[in-house]
Amino acid sequence: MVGRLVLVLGDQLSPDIAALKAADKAQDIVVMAEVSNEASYVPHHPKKIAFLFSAMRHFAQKLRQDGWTVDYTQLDADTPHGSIAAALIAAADRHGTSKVIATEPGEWRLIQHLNDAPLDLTQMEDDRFIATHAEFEAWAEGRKQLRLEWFYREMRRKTGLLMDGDKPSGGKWNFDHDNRKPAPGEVDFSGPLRFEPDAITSDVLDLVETRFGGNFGTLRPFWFAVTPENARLSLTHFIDGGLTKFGDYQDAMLTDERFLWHSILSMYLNAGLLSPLEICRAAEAAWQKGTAPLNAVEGFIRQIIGWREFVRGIYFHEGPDYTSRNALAHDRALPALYWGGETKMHCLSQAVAQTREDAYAHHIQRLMVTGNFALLAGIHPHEVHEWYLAVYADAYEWVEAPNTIGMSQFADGGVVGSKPYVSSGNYIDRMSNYCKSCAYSVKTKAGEGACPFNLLYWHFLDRHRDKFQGNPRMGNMYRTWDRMNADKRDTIVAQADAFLSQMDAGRPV
Ligand code: FAD
Ligand code: DLZ
Ligand code: SF4
Repeated sequence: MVGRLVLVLGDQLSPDIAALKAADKAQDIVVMAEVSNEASYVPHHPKKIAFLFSAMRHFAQKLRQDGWTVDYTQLDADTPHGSIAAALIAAADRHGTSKVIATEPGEWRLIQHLNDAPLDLTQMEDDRFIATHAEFEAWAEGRKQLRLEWFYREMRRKTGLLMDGDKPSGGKWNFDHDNRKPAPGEVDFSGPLRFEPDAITSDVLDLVETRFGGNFGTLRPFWFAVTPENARLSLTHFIDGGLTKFGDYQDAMLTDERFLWHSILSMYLNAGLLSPLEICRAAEAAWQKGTAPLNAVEGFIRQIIGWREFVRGIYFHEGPDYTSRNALAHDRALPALYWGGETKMHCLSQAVAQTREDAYAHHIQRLMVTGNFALLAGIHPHEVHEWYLAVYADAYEWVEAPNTIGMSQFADGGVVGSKPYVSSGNYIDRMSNYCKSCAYSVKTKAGEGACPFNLLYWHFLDRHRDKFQGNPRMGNMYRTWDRMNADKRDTIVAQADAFLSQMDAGRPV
């Protein structure tokens, strides 16, 4: 007797995912499908597509070895499917059952798509996260502002990570004060482990090259792990080599050093090859053994059980319209430089070049270089959102949208952050060596050669005075602007306008 269909999506590659836990190996049929809709709802980076397809094929192989019946459709099959619903409907026909169990997808778009499918489909909560939907809602209930720090403490208490009874280890919840040092001269960590493509990955690479070779992004060399075993080796490699200095240099940036002391684990974690708790326990064990300091371990764990859980909570709390928010009414088109077009701004060209090659940029490059520039320049947040969703190997809406629409573009009007993350070129100069190799001068605030971040920073504050002047954390900025000589202010605004016009006209800036 055939039981139910069990849907497993490309970012649900965990053997203990809710739908598999609820399924019966003896009767139920696992459905997995590479489909054109998912592969093209934004122009994903070819490395991201190859990573997911190869990880999906490896996962299906492992399920079969473990005794599951798996109905897997490749995108290069004779009759590929256009959408997940189409794949399920075809499987329902083939197997004579329309009962489906699925784990809730990480995007409203797909949740709706499954709800609309003419199937008897149940979506179960994805329990790979520390906080359930109900826990986040209970925590958010009645709060005027949702702030990470309080939520994070709840997650520490819930997991027991870095806790001495009910007190935080080391006497403090947060060691950020010791972190975020400027870039040192040399990086003594070798970056992520690189894996040679096996036969399955090689087939996928050929498929992706043919179908998606025109998308922004370099497919080869392809080095990502595509199995949990190799993702785990990558975790150990980071814990042994990168974690020690993770806290100190978490915000640093260096020319031609794309990975620094970052873990490069988000793509594995978000696809289900690793779990948040196993990563955090490995980091905690390094501190307990004395091989990594508390400031690094606490900072790292906060990113995972704090920020990662917090942004997910916000995404589901705020609802399906979140990605259309545009609180600052920004409407400029995303300039070509985000897709590799020529630019003289060295910081942007570095961030975009490594994004193109490796589908990766670290948090401060995303927030304070590409994100900061888009916000200062007034780019439409939806275009910015679609760009991040497309170009990073770790990007799914539940995590990408609150980071982009909220944290980076302030398009949610202050749900994620209490003030916009904007800075002049000073911040980039302090945290990197980019400015030394730039055609612009970071020390020049106005006039010939002035760094565009310097011009646009004041332009942003000036044009949004009505929204931010009363913000207690931004009063100083307005006082500095107001003290500036009126001619200088006029020059800055006029020069910023000229810069934006040149960019809008498609000329390199
Ligand atoms: P590390 O620096 O080593 O950090 C460790 C882990 O902490 C990461 O693997 C990640 O799982 C988690 N983490 C750190 N910061 C965040 C955060 N702000 N939100 C959620 N998790 C976090 N992260 C994604 O996973 N997917 C995205 O699509 C994504 N889009 C972003 C867009 C913007 C505009 C910004 C500013 C940030 C975005 N982030 C996103 C968060 C962060 O940049 C990445 O998680 C991080 O750069 C991944 O690299 P890593 O694994 O080397 O992280
Ligand atoms: C990102 C992605 C891509 C590129 N392709 C597929 C696919 O062909 N089949 C699939 O099941 N999942 C894919 N995914 C992941 C989904 O887009 C992801 O599950 C949703 O965006 C929800 O997070
Ligand atoms: Fe970026 Fe300005 Fe520095 Fe150039 S001078 S690298 S544009 S911050």
